[in-house]
Amino acid sequence: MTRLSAASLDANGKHRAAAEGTTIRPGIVHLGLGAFARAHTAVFTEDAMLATGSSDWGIVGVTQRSDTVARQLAPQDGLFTVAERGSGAAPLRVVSSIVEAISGRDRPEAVVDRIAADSTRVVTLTVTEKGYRIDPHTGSLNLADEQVRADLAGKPPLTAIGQITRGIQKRALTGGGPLTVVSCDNLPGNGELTGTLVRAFAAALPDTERTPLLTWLEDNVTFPSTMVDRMVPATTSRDLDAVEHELGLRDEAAVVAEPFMQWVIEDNFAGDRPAWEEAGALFSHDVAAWEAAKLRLLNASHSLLAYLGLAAGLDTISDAVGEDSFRRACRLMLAEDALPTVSLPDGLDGETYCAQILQRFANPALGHTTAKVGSDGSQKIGLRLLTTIRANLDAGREPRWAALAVAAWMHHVATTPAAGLNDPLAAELQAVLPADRRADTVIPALLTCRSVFDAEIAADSTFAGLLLHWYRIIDTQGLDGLRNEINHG
Ligand code: CS2
Repeated sequence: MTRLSAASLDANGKHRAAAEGTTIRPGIVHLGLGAFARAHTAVFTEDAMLATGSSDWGIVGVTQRSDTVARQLAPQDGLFTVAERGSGAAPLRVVSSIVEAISGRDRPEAVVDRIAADSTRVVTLTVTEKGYRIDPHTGSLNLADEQVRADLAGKPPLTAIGQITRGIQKRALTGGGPLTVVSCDNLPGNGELTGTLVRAFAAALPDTERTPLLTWLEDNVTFPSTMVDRMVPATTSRDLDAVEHELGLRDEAAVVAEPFMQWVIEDNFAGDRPAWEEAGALFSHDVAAWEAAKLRLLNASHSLLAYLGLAAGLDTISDAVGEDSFRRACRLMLAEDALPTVSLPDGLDGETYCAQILQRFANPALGHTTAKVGSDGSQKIGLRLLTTIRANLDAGREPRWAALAVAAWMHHVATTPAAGLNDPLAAELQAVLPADRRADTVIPALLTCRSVFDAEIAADSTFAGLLLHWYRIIDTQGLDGLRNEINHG
């Protein structure tokens, strides 16, 4: 089968790229070219260009740890397909906003050059929680991280923060214009955080580099926060075959996604930006509230369903939410633990939002796996669940359902064979686990893990009691016991 490319698409009678015939020039460097970026940021950016007739916002995409996507996109002239799945799905769409794909691992100097280039006015990033190299104890850059140290020592940078800071440093030296760095990861205050990490990197450089760089950063670079939302599972070979069937061309970089997508952006740009509002993005002064609501409502329930699903041997989120008792646990977590302790931004109705997310989870066509959503739990549960748990404990309430999610995560950690635990802290978590894995041995052991639980929450007896209660049921009574407890709880 012929491979997707500009020429083969041109010759293909069935489908056209929306921006066909336009020469798109680079304006954005995007770090982290995973499926999410292709199905979200690249689509918003193409839509903004289409809506305004501008062609200056092409994306130079950079893959981080693996070069797979750069290799997939290279022979395709950066083209890829977005296949929406589920009710309301739009027809197949070929996206052409990516004008170059670089393997950051193999061509780190090129990444620095592109960030420094005059044509670049915006850097966007989707590198996942662990890509920021945060020290869980300080909340700032992990200066003990080997890769961060290598980047600081002057090696061609491989971490996202190293790439951004070295790119900005070169930009400052070559007289480049202002730059806006837009984080698109599920982290509270992701813009402020990215700014803190970049400044921490700059501050750790030798004196002669540090001062001019920090001054330039202050005067020329902004870090707006954003809230991004679209469920994008990992593409499977079956998805690729289905796209090939429909498109009539082979696209190795195709992505599947739910029809829903949302982007809330803080209007704090140092210079020009794409007219993302023309593509449906919302510019807001209250991004922190949007992000907190998304993390503590949507992502928290996603994690709850993922770990309950994993415990029950269910492969997908739609299977997990299809289990009545799990859906009930989710509803109760939202209504009793999360909604009363989160402040919603203007324009967001909590009950409508919660009903909508449960409906989105139930999309049977998406194939979002519990394994994927359950991955990297050590990076996620603090932001999604422990925030809610602490707020309830502080208010003298028992966060029963959020604690169920954490207990189910603990069960996942304790019962997954060592090599199979997909988590950057797998070794640290496994090192504290006891040989004899029962509720009363596993829970105190995992609570000692300070990268996940701070001393205060770890010492809270109400929280520990809830964890013990749920862990015992999951571990010894299986699905029937869990159903029973949830339904009568
Ligand atoms: C998910 C998110 O994998 C996960 O942890 O909860 O990626 C989720 O699908 C997105 O945040 C939805 O916008």
